[in-house]
Amino acid sequence: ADANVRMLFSQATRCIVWGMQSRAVQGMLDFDYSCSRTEPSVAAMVYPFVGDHKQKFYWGHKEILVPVYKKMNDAMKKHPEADVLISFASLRSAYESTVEALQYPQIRTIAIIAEGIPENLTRKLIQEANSKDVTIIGPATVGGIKPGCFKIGNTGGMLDNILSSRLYRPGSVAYVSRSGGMSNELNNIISLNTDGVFEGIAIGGDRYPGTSFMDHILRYQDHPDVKMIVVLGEVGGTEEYRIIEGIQSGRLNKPIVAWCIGTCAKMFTSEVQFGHAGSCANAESETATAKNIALRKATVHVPETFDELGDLIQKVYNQLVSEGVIVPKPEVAPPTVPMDFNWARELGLIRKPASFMTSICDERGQELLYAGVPITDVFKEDLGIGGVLGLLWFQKRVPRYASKFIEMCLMVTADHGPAVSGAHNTIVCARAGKDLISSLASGLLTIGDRFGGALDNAAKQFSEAYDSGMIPMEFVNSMRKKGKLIMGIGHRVKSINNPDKRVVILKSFAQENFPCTPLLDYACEVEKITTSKKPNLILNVDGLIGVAMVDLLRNCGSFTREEADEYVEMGALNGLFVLGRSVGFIGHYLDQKRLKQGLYRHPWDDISYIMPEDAQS
Ligand code: Q5B
Repeated sequence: ADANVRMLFSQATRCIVWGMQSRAVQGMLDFDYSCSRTEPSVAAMVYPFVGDHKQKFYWGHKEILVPVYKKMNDAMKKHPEADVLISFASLRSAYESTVEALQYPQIRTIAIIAEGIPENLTRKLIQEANSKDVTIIGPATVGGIKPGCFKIGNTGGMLDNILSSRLYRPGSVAYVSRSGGMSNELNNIISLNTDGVFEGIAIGGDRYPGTSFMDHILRYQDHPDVKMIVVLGEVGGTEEYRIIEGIQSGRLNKPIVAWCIGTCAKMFTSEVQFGHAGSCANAESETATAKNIALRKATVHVPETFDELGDLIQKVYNQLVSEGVIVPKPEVAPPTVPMDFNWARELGLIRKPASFMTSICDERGQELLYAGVPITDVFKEDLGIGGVLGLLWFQKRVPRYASKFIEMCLMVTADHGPAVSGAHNTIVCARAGKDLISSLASGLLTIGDRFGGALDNAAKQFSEAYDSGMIPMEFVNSMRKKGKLIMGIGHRVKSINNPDKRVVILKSFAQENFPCTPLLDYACEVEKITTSKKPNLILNVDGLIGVAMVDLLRNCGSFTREEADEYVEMGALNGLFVLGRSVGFIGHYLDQKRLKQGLYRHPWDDISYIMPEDAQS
């Protein structure tokens, strides 16, 4: 290239990215790799909200670390070779960070992505940049791309787009556009109809872009490798007339193909403001139609419609090839950039066995699903905690009486005073200064066969006996013979003389609401036998819930017999006591804290110290 031509980017360009834009940086590094760059184009990132650290990125199939600095000054000092700043700063911080960047003479080009920067601030930035001969691309742009060399942020889209538009190597056509989104379309159109893009810049949609069409067109005019220029203008502003002046003065003589978007504005009866801040015609001459006519008159190649733009570009390109101005180069395949795992999976190109499976809850979509039921339906249908438990534990919408029974189980087991093992442990733990979760866990860990955790074994023992056709007496005798306690029978303080009201409430609900209660009836017969031996050998709360839940699972119509047995086998029923009693344990924890209770120490007079006799002699 001519030594006087201002080159913004080369294969050696290094930049600093302002903002934690990891996806954009990875896109830039993938582009670099596909261009066979020897070094990544991103030297460092600046992110004022986190301390200095390093971010991991892929470089081909390897991983590399890119430093992130809290202060721009550190990034500049440590990377003096970086002469481009890509600013992803928000519209609120873009001005300040650009002013700061302009203090560093090493920075020659600044791309500002933010939309909505106040125009007076942009104009100040432009003034400051011009005085320092710094090129500003933007604001309100995706940036630009120099195939084979450098890509600003998200320009050019994802890697599949880069490859399909052959942006990994330079062509002969340079373009300038206002719109960042349309620059992607241009990459595609130019690659389909010519030997590809040499460089493309989207100057941005604001009324005051940092650089104008002409700033870039003049660079393209002067660069020997640019053989033709494409301009995509739009309604609003008078930038396109500068091109006409350039042609008329003889400063521009390379073939230019141009189109101004927004010709449909004439279909509207009133003033039209398109998406960009600057895309509004303030005079007839600023309309897209007027500009297209003027450009055409000035020997610019202007199609009749946007749809014909590609054909016209191809026509001009073919002419240049036939004249020998462009000699198409042989294509060299770019190095393979490994595809991102998530992207490949989205495209259905790869599969991998999942590390774990789940079937109760899906939080990935717009709405949380409990066993497939949207959370709004859970509330609309008033499923209650019993219904939610049915969904999350058993994956079923259980009948209303079943969810009511489950809720009653949770309510009656919620607490049984401070003296029981679990509450005692919770209290001791809380008084030892531990937190809620530790105290709760300490209480829960006491739940087992003897205390609160006899539900599943009661369900198993009673149903095995019932299913095998044993009469209650045979069952009691067989258990005694085996020297085994019957789970769900017996209580420390409750007896036939001091009945457990909880059991009475649950029993009558089950008998009144369940379709049938064969196992509960069987357990009541067993209770008659055991209480005849000792009054405290009642069907206790664990036993009642255990057998009633078997009746429920087997007969409510929501479960197959296999499913019902499987849940008992899995140990699902103890979960009811665990869940219910957690309410009480948390209450005991809070109570101890509220009462400001100090460390618990068990009194000596309540401990019988029995030393081994051997040790004393
Ligand atoms: N005998 C519950 O025992 C308890 C027998 C039995 C045959 C039995 C005991 C037991 C099975 C497990 C069970 C849940 C340890 C209980 C709960 C929640 C709670 C707690 C609360 C709450 C009580 C005296 C005599 C002995 C034994 C015989 C006892 N149980 N025979 N089958 N099941 N039950 N756990 O009073 O001839 O004199 O040697 O293990 O269902 O935890 O409120 O406290 O909400 O928090 O200490 O309700 O029954 O009686 O062990 O001294 O036995 O009766 O063989 O006979 P006790 P023991 P013998 S509900």
